[in-house]
Amino acid sequence: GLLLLVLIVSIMSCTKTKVFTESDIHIIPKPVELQLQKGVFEFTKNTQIVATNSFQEKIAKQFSEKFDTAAGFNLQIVKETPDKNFIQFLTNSAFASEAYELSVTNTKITITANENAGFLYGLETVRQLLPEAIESSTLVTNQDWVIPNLEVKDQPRFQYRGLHLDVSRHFFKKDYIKKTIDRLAMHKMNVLHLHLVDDQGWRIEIKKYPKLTEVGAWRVDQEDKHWNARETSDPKEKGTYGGFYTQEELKELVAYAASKSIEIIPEIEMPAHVTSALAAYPELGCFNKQVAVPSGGVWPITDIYCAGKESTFEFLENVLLEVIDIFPSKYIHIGGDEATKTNWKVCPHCKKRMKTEGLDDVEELQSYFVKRMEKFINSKGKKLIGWDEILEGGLAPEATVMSWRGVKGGVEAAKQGHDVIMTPGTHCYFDHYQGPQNEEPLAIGGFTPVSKVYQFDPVVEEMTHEEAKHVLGGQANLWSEYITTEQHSEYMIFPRLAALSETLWSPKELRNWKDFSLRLPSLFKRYENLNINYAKSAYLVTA
Ligand code: TNX
Repeated sequence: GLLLLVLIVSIMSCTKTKVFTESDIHIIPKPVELQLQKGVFEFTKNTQIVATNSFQEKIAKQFSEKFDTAAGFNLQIVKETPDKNFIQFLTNSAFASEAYELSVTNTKITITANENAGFLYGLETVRQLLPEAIESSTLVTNQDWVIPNLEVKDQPRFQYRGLHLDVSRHFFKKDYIKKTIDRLAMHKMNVLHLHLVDDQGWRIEIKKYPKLTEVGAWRVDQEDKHWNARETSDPKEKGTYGGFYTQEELKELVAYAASKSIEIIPEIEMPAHVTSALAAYPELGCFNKQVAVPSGGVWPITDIYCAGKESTFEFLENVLLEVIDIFPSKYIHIGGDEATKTNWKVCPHCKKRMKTEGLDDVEELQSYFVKRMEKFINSKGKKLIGWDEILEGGLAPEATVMSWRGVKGGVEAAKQGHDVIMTPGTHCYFDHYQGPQNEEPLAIGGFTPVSKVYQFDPVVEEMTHEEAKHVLGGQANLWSEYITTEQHSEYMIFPRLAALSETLWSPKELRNWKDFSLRLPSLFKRYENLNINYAKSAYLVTA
């Protein structure tokens, strides 16, 4: 009898009693394949992570820091593989880029991948297998740090999984961008599109043209219900709102993003949405008119870059040279949306240009403008992305189209053999309301609850198989006319980003709203522990 008791007690003390079932697994985005097995892996102060290169070391360190904070012990990062209780990364060149396999047994965790991204995503999956308390910013006691034994095979459906942030209408500081990068990685997203230029603010230091940020980055603060800058960033003087990133800061962000397998795509708007640039250098417009950086949403805006003067192109090429020097991304986004071209119709420089180039109308003149910029961008080894307006008057030969006015532009571009990124306003506009208007903070309009985002599919029925191959993926856009604070920005992004991530990562066959909504509460706990101001009731609202 005594012997039996000793046996039972000793078994209990060395084996965790927790038995996992499918309903305990809440990973978002849902992995392609997951096979639960018997038994668990337990993280203790003796758990080690074997890292064999600097990327692995970095992600291992960040992972270990979570334990340090929440569990009160860190995981030692080592070069030699120990006997048991460790995480290891194995390289397999047969794997697709971003794909990974995760194997968890009682004694070890193995993440197999071909590239950095796969190792990171494997570790992000482990993170989501851990109790939500792992995200805590304070010590959690009485918590077992165990995850179930399992086998995961996973890879994304789309190679482009993006979030766009408008940092022009309202400025967001470098540290918030870093936080956003962390959160993108947590959702296995891989692109941050920074909208660095718009009418209401020029946000990137350009050394050759200092007035772009001396003048163009600042505007008179306005007592307006939403343009009023509640969180003024570095005001030069009282009543002045604005800010910009130095080139050093942007390089720091690029490196930070790379350490999380995220590419930052810079957007330098042209030929419209550029009042901030014209305020600094009026000669870039058709009539050299002195304008001010608008402090609100005046629309339409007829002051745009002159497409006739050679000096406009010289300016833009010089700007892009500095942009290319900061951002290693193979893409440069040149905007191209919503150009009101009334000035071009009457400007002598533009009329002359149209005559000498044999252009019939201002649409063709915009097409000339974009094609010319594309030639320059291509000559530097980069590719051009533009909003779907760049289709008008004829698409530049190599351009990638970002379809925002629905999916039409994307379908058309794919038909013409061009790459496409789908960002339709119907599903991907995170500046829209996500719940009943009387319960939500003031927004620009629309209604895009998380359930609607979850219905997004970048490939649409009217596309042939060949055309669908041109769809690189999708992206959410967060325009910030109505968003003045980080908290509000978070509120608009989460949990809609979770829905978007699953539409872009997981196989379409696995898409299931009920299943997804049952996984959300666990993610919400993580958001809470991470101090993310997510929209709490959002998932109760269905489209
Ligand atoms: C249209 S989407 C714009 C933005 C606005 C947005 C508001 C796009 C390419 N242009 O300038 O912020 O609508 O939803």
